[in-house]
Amino acid sequence: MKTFPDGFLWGAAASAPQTEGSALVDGKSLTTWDKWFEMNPEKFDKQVGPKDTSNVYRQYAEDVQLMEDMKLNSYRTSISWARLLPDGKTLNQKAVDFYRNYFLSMIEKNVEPIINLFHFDMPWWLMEKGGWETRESVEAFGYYAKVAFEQFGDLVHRWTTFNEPIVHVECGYLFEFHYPAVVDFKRAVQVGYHTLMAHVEAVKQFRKGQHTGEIGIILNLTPVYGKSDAPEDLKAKEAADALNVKSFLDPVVLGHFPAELIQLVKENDLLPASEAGDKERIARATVDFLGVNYYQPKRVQAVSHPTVPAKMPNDLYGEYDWPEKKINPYRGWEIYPEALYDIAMRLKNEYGNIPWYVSENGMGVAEEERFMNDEGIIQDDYRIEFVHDHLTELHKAIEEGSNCFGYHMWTFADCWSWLNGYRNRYGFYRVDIENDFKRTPKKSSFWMKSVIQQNTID
Ligand code: BGP
Repeated sequence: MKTFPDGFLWGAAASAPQTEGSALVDGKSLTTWDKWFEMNPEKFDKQVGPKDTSNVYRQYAEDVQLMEDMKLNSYRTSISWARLLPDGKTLNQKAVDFYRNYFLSMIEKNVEPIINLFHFDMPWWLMEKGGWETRESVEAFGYYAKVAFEQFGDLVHRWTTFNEPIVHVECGYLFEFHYPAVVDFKRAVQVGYHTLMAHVEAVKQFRKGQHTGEIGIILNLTPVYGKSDAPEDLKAKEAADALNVKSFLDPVVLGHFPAELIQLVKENDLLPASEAGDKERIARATVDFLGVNYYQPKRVQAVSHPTVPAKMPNDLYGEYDWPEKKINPYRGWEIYPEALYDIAMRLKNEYGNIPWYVSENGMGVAEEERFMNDEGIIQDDYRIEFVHDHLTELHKAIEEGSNCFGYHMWTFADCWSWLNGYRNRYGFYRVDIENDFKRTPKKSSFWMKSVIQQNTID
């Protein structure tokens, strides 16, 4: 039996755009997702867009009751910037009421709300000005963060600024999965830089307002493994690590960019525009804790014929297809729980053993209704095995001193997955999108409840 520390956070994570629905009501303005769906619905799986995602705007009380039933003690979601401040300046009282009621209902059921400010949902008014490419976005985000802290600071004690900031950089400006779906390495680096400065501005506002509680950020610390220890493979690994892991991790925890990243952007003519004083601003804005999302590792090898200077990350490192990998065929992601141990030990050994928690981990599976039994309960044993194996690795790292204070599953009730719509399901609860968003527990919810009650896995 493996027991977790007292007070360990057990919960689940989600985001505003993927769960709230009601995207076009009660004063919310449009985001890039609303607009992109309007322009190109064919890009979205089965043409299911962001307008009516899992209906949490109306059904939150039911969900919170189900969280209590499962004995979750914490839950992370995000605030929609475009709902709270539809034009970036004017406070939407209906949004304030909704979020206050939502967070209060969690608190009443002993579920701590952990609240994130940005989960890939850029307001359209700001996108029209260039989104994260314009420096104006930094100040705009700082103002939004300040308002959020003032409106909800009495209810929320753990804040995070961004979810996986590297993802909107690469998906929006390299790989075409997010709007504006352009392919431009230099613009991507600029977007990343302004995102970091927006985070810095939000941390500044939090400290300046003397809010109680703590502030952090959620990073997908995708661990990088090289094909071999040959110097060319190691160089590829170092570049992948600098771009994908250290790019945000070092400035937010250590207060400065890693030397290898600075060298890489200089060598490849990718230096972003910055302002005097940014270096000091970054140094002053280190976080209190980290959320770490982990799904799959990154395996890399040397590139045989790179373009110099690099036009794309794969001029710096090539993907390596490890023959022994175990794969989740629905999402196409490798399953490798050992990486969670490696992340945990790296945070302990190289990042001052900063307090952190697993803010997302999970398994997306298509057509789960195939596994439904006669009582209508999906027998998701694959998910139970997935969570069990990751918790085993996490427990080992905690025993060895890594400062991990919780584990959150992606996700609580099936939610909308961007361009993938509702294809892959991740929830402890099934959501029937054709039948009033009805929630039905899956087998994994009962298993998880007993883990939580005993604070222990076998
Ligand atoms: C994370 C995101 C989530 C969620 C999850 C699953 O990277 O933070 O928003 O979507 O991945 O991925 P997907 O929905 O693409 O299958």
